Amino acid sequence: KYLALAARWHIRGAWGALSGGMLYPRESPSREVKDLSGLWSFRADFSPGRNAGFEKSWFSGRLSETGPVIDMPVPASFNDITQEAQLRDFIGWVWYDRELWVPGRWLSDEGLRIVLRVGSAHYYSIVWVNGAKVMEHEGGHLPFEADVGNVLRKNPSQPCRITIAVNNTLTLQTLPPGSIQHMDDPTMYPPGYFVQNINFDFFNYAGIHRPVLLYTTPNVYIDDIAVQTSFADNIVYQVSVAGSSEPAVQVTLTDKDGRCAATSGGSSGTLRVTDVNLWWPYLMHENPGYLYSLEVRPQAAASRPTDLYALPVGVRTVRVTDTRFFINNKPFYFHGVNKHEDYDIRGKGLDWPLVVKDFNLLKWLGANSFRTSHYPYAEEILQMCDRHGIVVIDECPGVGIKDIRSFGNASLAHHLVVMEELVRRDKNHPSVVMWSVANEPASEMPPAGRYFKELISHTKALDPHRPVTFVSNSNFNRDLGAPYVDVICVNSYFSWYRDPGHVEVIPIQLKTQFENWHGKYQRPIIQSEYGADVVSGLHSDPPMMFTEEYQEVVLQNYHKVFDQKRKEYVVGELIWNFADFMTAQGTLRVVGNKKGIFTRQRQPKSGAFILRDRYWRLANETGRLPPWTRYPCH
Ligand code: BDP
Repeated sequence: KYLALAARWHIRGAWGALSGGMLYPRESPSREVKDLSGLWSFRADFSPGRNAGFEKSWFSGRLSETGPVIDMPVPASFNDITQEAQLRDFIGWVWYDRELWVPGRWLSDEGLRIVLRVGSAHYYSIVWVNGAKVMEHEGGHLPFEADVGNVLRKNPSQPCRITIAVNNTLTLQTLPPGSIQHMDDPTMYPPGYFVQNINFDFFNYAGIHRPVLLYTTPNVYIDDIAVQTSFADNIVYQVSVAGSSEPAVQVTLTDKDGRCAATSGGSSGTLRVTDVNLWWPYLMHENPGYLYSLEVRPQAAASRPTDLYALPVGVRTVRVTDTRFFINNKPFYFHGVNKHEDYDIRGKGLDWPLVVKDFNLLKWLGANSFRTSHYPYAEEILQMCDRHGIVVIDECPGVGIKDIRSFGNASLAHHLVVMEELVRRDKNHPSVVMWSVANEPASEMPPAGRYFKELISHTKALDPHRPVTFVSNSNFNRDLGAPYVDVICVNSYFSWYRDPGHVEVIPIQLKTQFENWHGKYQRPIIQSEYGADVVSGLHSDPPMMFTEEYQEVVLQNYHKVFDQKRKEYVVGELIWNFADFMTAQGTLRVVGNKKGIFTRQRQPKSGAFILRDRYWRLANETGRLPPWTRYPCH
């Protein structure tokens, strides 16, 4: 019964997913933003079918009138906020609501759109305003929004109530997939007992993970902007304006100092900049992360207010050959990390102190890049990457696709929608240099060939200007997706999951791995994961698994081979993982995955120092650093 419900949610999830742009809400003279972060009322639906909230219409009045509610911070995962294991491990619908006053002038001005936007909620969401359903969305990690002006204006003298129901159930057709298993043996399990099975290695945190905002735009408004940059025609832009049939558009590009660098008119055009400042990665140039501001103004009728949206734009190119990855026509070597959005108490909720701390650690480490393993990260994080020059491989939540039933048409259709939502959201970030459509799918299964062929060609059609990859751990000879990627990304855990304890096998196995993959596909290769678990503070010499010394020697053995092969076709190395992170409970995990080079609280293990020495050495060899950044004087 529960599975049937889950299947129906999926079908409903598809509607509305693709209409309109998804510009990040920014304030301007024509746009105001009201952030609804803070405390919301919260109630998990513990009823046996998890359906009481719908049967009793919890959205039609205050949640507190339906039964007991607790305070819940937004943004945050709900799992680790209380002392209840039942809530930590809850599967099903949870309900949030809060009341607020909308500024009177927003309501009285019929020339304004009022948009409600959820930065992300995991996994399936339904949103009501004053009891009226305004939107549904399938999938975590990506934003969704609706114009709620009409609903709000029906009742201008009352506070407005926003209700959000979120369901974290994963099925074979969700992304990531999972399955609900009912335990029917009454001698072993209580009645109605079920568990959520998953095939990915991070805790399935849930709730409202990113800010909920109300923002305004004029009725004639900029719905979307797309830029493509190059050396000759520096910025080719396209603007879509909604609310007007023939909008005139004025575009001004200003530089970092606020000076006008170029202007243009029309909803599409080209901006050429004299002595253009390129966007460079961190440690590749003395002035990384240079951003212009593209100010777009549609000209509405004289009586109406004019919209203004200012998009940060970096001018850079990306190109791949069969042995190299180029940024601005210079070979780029990824020396970086894989991350997770994960921290004590807030789980996957956006947390500014953590975000800034992590960027400080990345810079300390000399990392120039990361992969958003295994789902899209907050837009605020990508904006930091743009500004600091941290290069990003932008991954969708295609992780744990291991069951053959997750390669069917329904799964593929949803995966395509997710890639569209991701490209729509992130296409203008100069930091994003490649899309990753999946992590370690069972790509040797027969349907994987057609699945990845379609998925990758669809992604290239959405964005012809960026390379596309997926991350493999299959046998190179049997990988049915690899023929379609631009860059081979491969994960391996020599001396860990295979040959545990035998670090001496790493060099030979790693060399074979690279030679096999490059020999067969003639593509550049990124070692997209490698590493070893360390319980911080455990020591042994000679090294043993789980000690700091063991992680050090695993890293050193990998690095020897990277140094040989980066002269040929290896274009990057991303450690697994930047920091320890929470996982489901299991015999292989001691309160989470401990492969971090930092603890979950961001303190370095000894592996961090090995990597820091290496990354600064690589940067000194390959980059152009100003004297003050030269390690160890930094
Ligand atoms: C890789 C997965 C990653 C895991 C890692 C591990 O891509 O999500 O956390 O293994 O086991 O295969 O540590």
